[in-house]
Amino acid sequence: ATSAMAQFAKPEDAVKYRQSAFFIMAQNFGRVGAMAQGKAPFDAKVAADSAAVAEYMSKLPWAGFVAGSETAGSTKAKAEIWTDGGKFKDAADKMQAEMTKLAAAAKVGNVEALKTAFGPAASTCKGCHDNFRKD
Ligand code: ASC
Repeated sequence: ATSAMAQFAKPEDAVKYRQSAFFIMAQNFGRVGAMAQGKAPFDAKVAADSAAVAEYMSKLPWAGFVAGSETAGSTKAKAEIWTDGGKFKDAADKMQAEMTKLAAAAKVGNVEALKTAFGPAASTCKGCHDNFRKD
């Protein structure tokens, strides 16, 4: 891992960067989830657009997990992200793969496809929270 200073002016900025990416992803993922769970009316265009943003955002947080930012700012990151980096990367890769599947499913334009893809994607969010995020 490169140092926080290489890409960010200060460690807090790395934390803010990754949290911002997760926040935008969660807002869009949540919108899709509400439709998949029947809590919001299904709108094919909103679903496809939101899932596409969630997929794109899923690629961004990882650059913010730089060395030197382990305990910076308002982070809830657990030390295991850095001490068990291989496991964290596997979880991150799995989440991105599920977001890609969700975005593809959302393009189909029917709520059944969305429902099928949503559960596995949500599981990857939760799995990472359980293992790598403090409550
Ligand atoms: C969301 C969101 C998460 C996941 C997680 C799934 O909409 O913001 O972090 O789903 O709650 O269990």
